[in-house]
Amino acid sequence: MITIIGNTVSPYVRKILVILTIKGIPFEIDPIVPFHGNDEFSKLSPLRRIPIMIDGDIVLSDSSIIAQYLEEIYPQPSILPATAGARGRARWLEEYADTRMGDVFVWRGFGAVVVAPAIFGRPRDLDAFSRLLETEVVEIMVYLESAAPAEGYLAGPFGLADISVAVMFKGLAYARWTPDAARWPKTCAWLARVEAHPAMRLTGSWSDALAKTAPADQRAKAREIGLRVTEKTHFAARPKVGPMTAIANVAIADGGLDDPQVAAMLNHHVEMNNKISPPGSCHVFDNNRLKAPDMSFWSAWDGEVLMGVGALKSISSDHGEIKSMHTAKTARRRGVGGALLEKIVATARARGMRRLSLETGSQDYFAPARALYARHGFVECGPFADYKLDPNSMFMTREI
Ligand SMILES: N[C@@H](CCC(=O)N[C@@H](CS)C(=O)NCC(=O)O)C(=O)O
Repeated sequence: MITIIGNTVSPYVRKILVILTIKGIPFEIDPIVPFHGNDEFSKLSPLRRIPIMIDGDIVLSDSSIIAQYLEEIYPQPSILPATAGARGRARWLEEYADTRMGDVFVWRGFGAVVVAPAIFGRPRDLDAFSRLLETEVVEIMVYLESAAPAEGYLAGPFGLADISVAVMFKGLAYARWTPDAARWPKTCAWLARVEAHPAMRLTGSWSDALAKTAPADQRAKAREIGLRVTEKTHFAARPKVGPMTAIANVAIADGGLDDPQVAAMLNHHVEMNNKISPPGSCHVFDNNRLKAPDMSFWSAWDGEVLMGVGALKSISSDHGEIKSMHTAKTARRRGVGGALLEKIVATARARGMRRLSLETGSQDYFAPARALYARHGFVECGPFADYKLDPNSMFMTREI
């Protein structure tokens, strides 16, 4: 039997599930979210992307290639039109959907608004999302409106082109955007016709069911909605980015102070600070102090490997202090500090704070940290809260 690895929420996976359903091909599924794939998953899919299809000793890991394979081994009913010209158009529209719509609808839309916060603990940038909807999404809709027929389908009978383009819309619907029928009447009417196809309706219900389910509960949910789930899974608990992941380079987890890797990193952080700053000038917090009620703490991960840590201290209801920022030596210059900082700024803002400040050393060792804060809009200031003027200290602040 054919095995599909990949979650039904992915438009690329759904494309394949629609084709399997139309052709009546039995399959079993391991409904993992790609970021939660284990090492075996990386071996099967070097790009750590879904879907993967396994048929005996054939392993394919790209939806277009899988679609072609299925069409070749199960030619009827066909998903491609009869003439070479119409087949060319169908393949072009599939390519357009997979690349341009994938980039805008999936990664920068659904990925930034739903996946980055839910899987990677990253802040949700709704301003960037609004800009995307007003610019690049419109550009795509204008093209689709020119390609959509007044009646019927994109390239002859219902098939590959319709499936590939239509599946791209659900991600944006999960991010609460649907196309305006008054502005793009032909595309909306075509989309409604396509979504009414029984195979689209069925797979759409699978997508909706798993979209509301946490990564670790996907298998149970898939079983509950009647999918045949594989015995073996490629699931790993900690999310990890792949070589082509376009949304985040690390996963930010709330807390982590009890993790041995975190404890070791904080010990090293305290040791280095004590070594470089003289006793009266060292304000570093240890693991215990970070557990106090005025503190929030985050750890940044790439799978099982700790990349960095950072913390927020509440000075007052509208003023916060950044503490304990540390990036692993092996993870420097990969955007880890920036990701932690973004998380801290977003959290402080959500709590109603209006200003963030920090104390760091004035020595060379702290130059990369000072540069990071400057890139994120922090400017030098005088001592704040209980700090005193000190040549070994540098104070920075910004409104948020
Ligand atoms: N060209 C590929 C794209 C597949 C793809 O990007 N899948 C997404 C899920 S919607 C994925 O696995 N992303 C994980 C990553 O790139 O790290 C195909 O058609 O299968």
